[in-house]
Amino acid sequence: MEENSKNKQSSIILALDFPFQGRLERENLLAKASSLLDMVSPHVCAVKFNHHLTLPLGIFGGVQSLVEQAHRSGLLAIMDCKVNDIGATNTAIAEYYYDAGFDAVIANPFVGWEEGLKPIFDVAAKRQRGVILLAYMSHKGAVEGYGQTVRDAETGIETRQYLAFARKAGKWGADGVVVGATVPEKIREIRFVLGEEVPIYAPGVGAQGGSVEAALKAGARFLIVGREIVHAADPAVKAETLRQKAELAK
Ligand code: BMP
Repeated sequence: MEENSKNKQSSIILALDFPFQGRLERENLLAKASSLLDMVSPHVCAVKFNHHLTLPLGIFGGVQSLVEQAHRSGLLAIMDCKVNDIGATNTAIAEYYYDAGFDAVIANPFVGWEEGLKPIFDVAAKRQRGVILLAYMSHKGAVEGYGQTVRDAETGIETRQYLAFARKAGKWGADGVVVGATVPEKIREIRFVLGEEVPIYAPGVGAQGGSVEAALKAGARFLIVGREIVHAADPAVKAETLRQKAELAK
């Protein structure tokens, strides 16, 4: 990611998300996604996929060709599947996405390490791919889970759930953590706990009210942007504007 970001001079990750499409519109979805990716590629360093495309297109039927297109354009491809199950199931999920060419998957730390996340990290190590963990999500309800005060199972010390996740992400060797751009104060706290080694990926800029400057100043390394670019009158111009804003704010 660092190398790509340097080459592209961009810290922006495109979230290639389209709203629900009816049966007729779905026929054009792959072409639409491919064309948008083509337009925006010069301005971003990676592309993040979500269920918006894997559900209607399938991984090997359609999304894999977009991943290949992203790679040809010099972008990395992240699968935002928020893996969240027992180890055997997580292994199958990660294997399928890595097999389709994804460079990293996003996983949910609430499942814990043994028989939860560890199997995903094992697959990633075997295939030389990445695992990014959620630490504090961008929506309001995140406070009910990530924001809870908990007693750490190992140390018995009271802490905030998101700080415990940040510490564990460092210990487990995660390739990044996701923290909402909407909560720059949480980005700042998590950056302090994590140090400079583990990059923070911040979604929530634009459509969810987060700001480029606030997220980067608080310590985010990459900004994930979907609707602000995808629904813009000119997605390439919007992506370039965000790219420049981020370069100035860094
Ligand atoms: P948008 O810029 O349109 O709000 O899209 C943000 C993207 O990041 C969506 O794919 C969403 O599912 C994802 N995301 C998020 O918004 N907040 C989080 O905390 C974690 C996410 O993965």
